[in-house]
Amino acid sequence: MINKIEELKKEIESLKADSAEAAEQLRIKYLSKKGILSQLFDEFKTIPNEQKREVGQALNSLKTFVKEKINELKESFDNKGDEGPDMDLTLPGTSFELGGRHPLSIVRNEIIDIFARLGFTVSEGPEIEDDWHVFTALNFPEEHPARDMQDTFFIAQGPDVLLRTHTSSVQVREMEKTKPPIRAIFPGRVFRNEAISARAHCIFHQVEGLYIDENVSFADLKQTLLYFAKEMFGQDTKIRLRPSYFPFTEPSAEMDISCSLCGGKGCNVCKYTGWVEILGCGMVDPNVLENNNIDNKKYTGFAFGMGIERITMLRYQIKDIRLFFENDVRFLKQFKSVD
Ligand code: 2NM
Repeated sequence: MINKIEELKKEIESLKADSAEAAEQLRIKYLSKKGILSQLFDEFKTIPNEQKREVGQALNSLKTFVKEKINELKESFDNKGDEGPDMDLTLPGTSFELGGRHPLSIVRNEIIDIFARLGFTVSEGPEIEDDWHVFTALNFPEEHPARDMQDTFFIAQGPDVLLRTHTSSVQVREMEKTKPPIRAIFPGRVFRNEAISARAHCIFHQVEGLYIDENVSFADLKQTLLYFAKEMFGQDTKIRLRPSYFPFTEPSAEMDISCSLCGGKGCNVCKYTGWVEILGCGMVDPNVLENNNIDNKKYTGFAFGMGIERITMLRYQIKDIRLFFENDVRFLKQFKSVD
């Protein structure tokens, strides 16, 4: 029996299989209940007792040897999977959600696009400013209420360090560094010391505009803003200008558009007047030009300013300004522009 075991060992040593299936057939041949090893163990019961120790050991080591050999053959086929991962590459991928732009950014970009078509460039400047750029250069008198702590955030560094209350300060910087003609808009974040409510916030965003050249007239202002209103709120939009007052413009006006929601019939957005205010504007006060070393005999200009929050609330019928700053994804998800 020892001889038989020796021969089997040689036979097994040279076993080959060309597939996993063939390796499985070999396992059945040698290791199954009715396999060759099983038969040998049956035979083992019949041999004389004095041989049992030697033959038993040989038989057990043969069994281990066969198991190892067959496992080795099987594993060689498992690794044949190396040509590609064990998955179906034709399945559709797992999609992930793309973020969208903030509604204020969407509308700001639209405003920039509209004025770009009229030849306006874009300028930005610092949020932390000094008194000259925010007030004095813009013809705000010394005692103007906007200069009060009640309205403006001053920074602890000193009385001449403050957060800009409008982006007009950037227009002053533009006038300092470029000679007319100037035709630019100024988007940015501004700060006012105001109580927060559904309609007002202490931080909000503006786009202001400035056009200075020879012979710039109020008619130019009106036509520019009409174009803007139609592009922003639809071609049926009408505008109306009401006299107003700003320190930096003379004459000054506030502009209403026909209510984009009810088309002028009257609803709660326009408070049943058919009109909603969207911006302030006017002809740049000659004092402002003079403060910025622009010849006010040769040049005239118009300027305007609007709150991006207000325009966005009208465009998307958003009822509470605070929603813009809470960053609740359920709100933000509704605006999906990714340009
Ligand atoms: C507004 C309304 C009216 C304005 C004026 C100027 C400058 F620099 F030319 F004097 N910048 N912005 C202006 C005029 C802003 O916002 C409601």
